[in-house]
Amino acid sequence: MYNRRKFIKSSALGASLAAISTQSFAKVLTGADVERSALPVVISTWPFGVAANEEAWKTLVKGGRALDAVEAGVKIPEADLKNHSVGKAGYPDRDGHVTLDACIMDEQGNCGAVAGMEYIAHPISVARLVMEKTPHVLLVGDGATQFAVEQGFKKEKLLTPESEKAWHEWLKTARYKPEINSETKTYDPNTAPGSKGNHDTIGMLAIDTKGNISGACTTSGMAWKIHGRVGDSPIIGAGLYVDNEVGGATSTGVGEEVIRNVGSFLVVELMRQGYSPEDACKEAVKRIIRKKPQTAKEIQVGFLAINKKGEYGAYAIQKGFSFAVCNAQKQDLIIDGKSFY
Ligand code: SD4
Repeated sequence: MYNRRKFIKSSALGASLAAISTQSFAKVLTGADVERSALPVVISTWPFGVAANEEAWKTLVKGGRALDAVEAGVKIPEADLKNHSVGKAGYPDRDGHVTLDACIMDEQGNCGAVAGMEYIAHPISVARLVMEKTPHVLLVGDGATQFAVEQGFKKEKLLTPESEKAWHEWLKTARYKPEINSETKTYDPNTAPGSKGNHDTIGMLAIDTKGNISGACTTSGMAWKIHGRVGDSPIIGAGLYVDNEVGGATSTGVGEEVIRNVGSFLVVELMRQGYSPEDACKEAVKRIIRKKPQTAKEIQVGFLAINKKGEYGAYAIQKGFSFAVCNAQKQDLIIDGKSFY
C-alpha cells in the first residue's frame, strides 16, 4: 500500500532521479531509497509521451495535483515545432488552417474543451480555463479563440514553413487517407523519442499521491481534414474520460470511429465492470472492428487506460501502437506490449 508520508520524505530523491532521467532517457529510477509504489504514475500515448511524462512527473513527484501534471505534460508536445500533429506546427486542414482540439478532465468530473480553435498555441490550457472559468464544457472555432484572447493568450500563426510545405505537397494529389502509425514510421530509436507523423494525438492520464486521477488530450487532428472537422480528442467520453472511482481512458487514431463507439467512456465503464485496463481497451477495439470490419482493416485506433490502483494497459487495431509510462520505478516506452528501454 502506498504511504504518502514516506513518499514526501523521498520526493527530493525522486526529483533528482527524475532530473537524471531527463538528460539520459535512462529508464530505471531504482535506488535503495526510492519508494516502490505504483503511485504516483503518468501514462501517455506515442513516443513523444516520454518527454511529456517527464514534465508531468515533476509535478507528481512533489506531491502535486494530477490535473496540473497532465496540463504541464501535454504542453511539451504542443510546443514542439517538430511535432506536426499536436499544437503549433500541426499539419493544417485541406484549406491550410491549423485548427486545434483539446480537452481536460479532473478527479471531480469537471471538464473543459476547445475544438477547431485557430491561432492559440496551447489549447490544453484554454480547455482548462473553459472548465474553470465558464459554465460550459466546449467552445469551438472563433468563439474559442476569442475566449482565449480574453483570458490573455497570445494570438499567433500556427502554420510553420515546414507544415506549409507539407500542405503544398499534399495539395498535388489532395487525397485524404489517414496513414496507419505514421508516427512510428518516422520514429528513430537512436535519437530522443519524438514524432514526425502526419497524424496522432497525445492523450495523458495521471494519478497523484492522493490517488486522484486526471486526464488531458490534445491534437491538431487528422492532417488535411475538411475545414471544420472535429475528431474524438476534444469530446469528453470519446477521446478522454475520467471517473475517479474507477480510472481513466484516452484514445488516438481515426477519431470518427472512436466517437461512434464513445470509446473512452466505454473503456472506463468496462473497467468498472471488472475488466483490466488492457482487456477493457481490447473490448473497445473489438467493438470498432465488429461494427466496421472493412474500415478497421485500413485504420488505426488505440486506447490507453489506467485503473484506480495504477494498473495500466492499452490495445490498438493495428500493431505499432506505443505508450509511455513513468512512475517512481521506471520510465518506459511500451511498443506492442514490449518494453523499449
Ligand atoms: C482525431 N484522434 O482527430 C485524432 C487524431 C489522432 O492519430 O489521434 N490521430 O481523430
